[in-house]
Amino acid sequence: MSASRRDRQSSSEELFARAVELMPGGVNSPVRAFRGVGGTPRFIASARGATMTDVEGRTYIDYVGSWGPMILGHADAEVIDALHAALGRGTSYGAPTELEVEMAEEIIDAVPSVEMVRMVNSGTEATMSALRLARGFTGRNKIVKFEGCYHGHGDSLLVKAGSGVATLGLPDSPGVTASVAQDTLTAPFNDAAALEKIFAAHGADIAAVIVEPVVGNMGCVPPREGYLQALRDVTRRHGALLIFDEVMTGFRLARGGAQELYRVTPDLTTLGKIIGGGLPVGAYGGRRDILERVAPAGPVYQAGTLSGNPLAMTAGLATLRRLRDRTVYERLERAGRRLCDGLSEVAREAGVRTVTNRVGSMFTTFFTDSPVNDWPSAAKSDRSAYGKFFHAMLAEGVYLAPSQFEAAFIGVAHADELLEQTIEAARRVFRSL
Ligand code: KE4
Repeated sequence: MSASRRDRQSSSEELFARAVELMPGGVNSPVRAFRGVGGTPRFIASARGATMTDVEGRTYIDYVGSWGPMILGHADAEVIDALHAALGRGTSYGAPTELEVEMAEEIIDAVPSVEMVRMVNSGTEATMSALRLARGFTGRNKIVKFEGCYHGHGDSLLVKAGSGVATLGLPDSPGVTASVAQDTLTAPFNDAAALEKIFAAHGADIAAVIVEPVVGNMGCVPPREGYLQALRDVTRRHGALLIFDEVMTGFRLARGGAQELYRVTPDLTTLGKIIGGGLPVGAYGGRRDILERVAPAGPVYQAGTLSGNPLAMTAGLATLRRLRDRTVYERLERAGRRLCDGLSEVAREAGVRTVTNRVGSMFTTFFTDSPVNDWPSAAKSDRSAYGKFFHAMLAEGVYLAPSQFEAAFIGVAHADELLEQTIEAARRVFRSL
């Protein structure tokens, strides 16, 4: 039913009732359906700065930020102006543009491991392509991923651990074949010894290890001291490539991402989210000798109709150029520390057991009473308690991640007063739980 045939704005409930008949689960990406917290997803009408407004006119302080891209805030004036100027020049050419040259220069200048880069249209495409490239470059078939890490929905990556850490993977979704899954080994995150065992058993067959250097997809879980260097060492010793999936952490934790922050340089890096400024984008890059194997320079095939799309490059460049100012990350660190210290304090005051993990401007409050440093410890969290917390905060006008196992994000538009409002809302909510 089009807007013209409606005499009033539909509510989220009404829109969701229509949506579930038209799209699987009523959404175009599962986490948006609120199944992790229950209830009806809020249909968003607009967003500006640190806030989003739903179709019923309720405004929320937004800590999802489109799952990471909106580090400058929604509808940033410079990004919107740049897009307006670009629109008049057309939306897609299917031919090379100067914008892609400038984007490649920006990424190569910022990200330590990247000497050459290929633009794609999503994080999933970036990781799928990076794995194919790693296999093509090494001539090996197996890859290693980690429990609790998510790298998009490529078949090789929708695989769960077999019975033991060194056993071959099992499909983690219908439609992923056993033959694909058997080439994916799954190891526990933050356990260097377990990975050594896998390499002892399969080392000569392993093309690459792919990792979220700071995990966002089991909730925020930082690497233990020295862990990333251990991954670097073991892959180098066995001739496997190390891939940092920085789709979420790239330009989020530092201009050079987690690899700058932790001073560990992978062979390949995948990017997404922030580099598109909110438009569809992904990228994979790394050592020149590896990237030169990608078609048409080399034999590893990968292509994309809208790769390097001028509008996505425009929004991405407008965003990345603002992130050259390193004081942005100092501000985000201060904001992250203030918010998360405040959330921990008001939970403690109310006697509610939580653990808040944070790196820079990405964080997760786990409803648990023991440290969270891998999937098993994250999985002990009380999902029902998180769901109650989520909805109570939503009622207070604070939009957190609708799942215990997701990261939340602070952007430069989250002014101090919004952080204080969030902490006071949490104080009221924790007292009510
Ligand atoms: P996309 O294909 O969704 O652009 O990127 C996949 C991806 C790859 N690597 C990492 C580390 C990621 O976090 C993601 C996607 N992140 C999720 C948030 N957990 C996107 C939200 C969603 O799936 O709707």
